[in-house]
Amino acid sequence: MTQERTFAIIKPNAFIDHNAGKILARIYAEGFTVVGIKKLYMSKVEAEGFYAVHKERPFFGELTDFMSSGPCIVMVLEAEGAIKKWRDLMGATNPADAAEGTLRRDFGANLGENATHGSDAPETAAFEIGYFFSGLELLM
Ligand code: 3AN
Repeated sequence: MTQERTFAIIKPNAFIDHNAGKILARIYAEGFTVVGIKKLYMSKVEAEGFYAVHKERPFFGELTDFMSSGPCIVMVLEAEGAIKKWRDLMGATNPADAAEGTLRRDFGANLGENATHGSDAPETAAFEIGYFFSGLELLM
């Protein structure tokens, strides 16, 4: 398998709960390379643009309110099979269903405040990386 990049977020609940360092330690322990990383505080409009694919879903307002409610850390992670590898480390969307040893099990509060985000396919990874990072920010 070749090296792949995915986009990840440490969401506001995890950042505010001081769990960003623990999550980053797990990312390094799993062998990801952190290609890009920065803290930001999304506006409502920025969150709506990021989650535009979900705009018809009933939880769109709640989701974008939450994602613009506090700071988060956005990252580009690289590894072999990074998209699936990161989703496996995150666990199921609902922390109540997430397996032991996953980030959402350990740091998620509920379906909305589930600690982390990860791209679900190569096309979404490309869109999401480009939404937050310029090419210059991803030089290694
Ligand atoms: P995932 O992030 O695991 O790919 P999706 O794509 O089903 O999950 O959902 C996108 C985001 O929307 C999730 N990260 C989750 O926090 C949020 N979400 C999903 N369902 C709900 C819901 N019923 N209420 C509030 N937020 C939700």
